Amino acid sequence: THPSLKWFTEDKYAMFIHWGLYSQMAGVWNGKTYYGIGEWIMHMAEIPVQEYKDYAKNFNPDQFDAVGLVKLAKAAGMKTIVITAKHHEGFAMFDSQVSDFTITKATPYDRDLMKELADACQAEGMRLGFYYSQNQDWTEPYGGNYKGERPKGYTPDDFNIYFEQKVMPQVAELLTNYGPIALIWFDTPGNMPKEYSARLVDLVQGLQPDCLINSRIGGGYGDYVSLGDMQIPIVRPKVDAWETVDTTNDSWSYAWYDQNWKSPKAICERLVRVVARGGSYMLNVGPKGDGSLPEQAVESLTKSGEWIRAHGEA
Ligand code: JFZ
Repeated sequence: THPSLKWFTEDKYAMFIHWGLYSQMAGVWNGKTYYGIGEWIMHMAEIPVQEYKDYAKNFNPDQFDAVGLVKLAKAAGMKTIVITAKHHEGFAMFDSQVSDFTITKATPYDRDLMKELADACQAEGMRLGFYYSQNQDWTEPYGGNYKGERPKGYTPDDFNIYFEQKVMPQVAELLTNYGPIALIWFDTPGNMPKEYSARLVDLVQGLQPDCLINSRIGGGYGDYVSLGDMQIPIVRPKVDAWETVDTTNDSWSYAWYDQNWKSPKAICERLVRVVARGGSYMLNVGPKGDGSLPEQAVESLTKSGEWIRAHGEA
């Protein structure tokens, strides 16, 4: 077992953040609401690739407050923050040298917020992890589930081009430019051949041996198991280390219509149910496009954190 599983199993509670261009859309495209999960709007509304990319001009998160976010996670009793560095949309929320579809190059905003978050985490003693969609990339011609028309002569083996020119260098950037990274959270490997998962494991271990990898890297790899979304087991899973990922409401990313907020009591109950069976609980918040958090999410986290502190060490 990986030595970092010691902190992982001790800490038990983390913040997940889904944030990207889809947060600015908030569930709406061309005046129409697409109900479902906010970060899947490109897929649900069948937004053409070029239009989606151009939309980055509307992303201007001037209300993002890295220090405030880290302090909120702390007040909630959380020990780690895991944020979407690149979701299926393909947009890098960090300053990447290998793509132009990044927060620093494609938007009016030019700060690297992942760097600001990394610095704030260091200052506050919070661990930082990155979500990275390694297989699906909807705006990359050779990426998994590309939403445009594939280039002429395309074959499935061309996935290798995307993987070598974007995935490997971007994951390397994330593990090189942002200080110590507690974990990389991969997702939806689908039918990606196992060799790609193996290459990512080698890359991560070579750059940051202490960094954990979740099971959604695919190919049977990973240091701990991420259960299905929002799945709280009723019997203790027969694995060494596992987590449940859950949300404060229903969607992962911010969507205007999703007002089904979990109460502080519901959050505490779900946390206890997971922790009592030996797991770790990662609870998601979805900032708005401007970077601010919905006030109901702030309130549930603050109030549930008060309960946690009153009943034990946090
Ligand atoms: C994935 C993403 O597609 C989604 O947008 C979000 O980021 C979520 C955390 O992860 O969706 C999944 C992946 C795996 C399962 C369910 C939804 N699963 O194993 O049940």
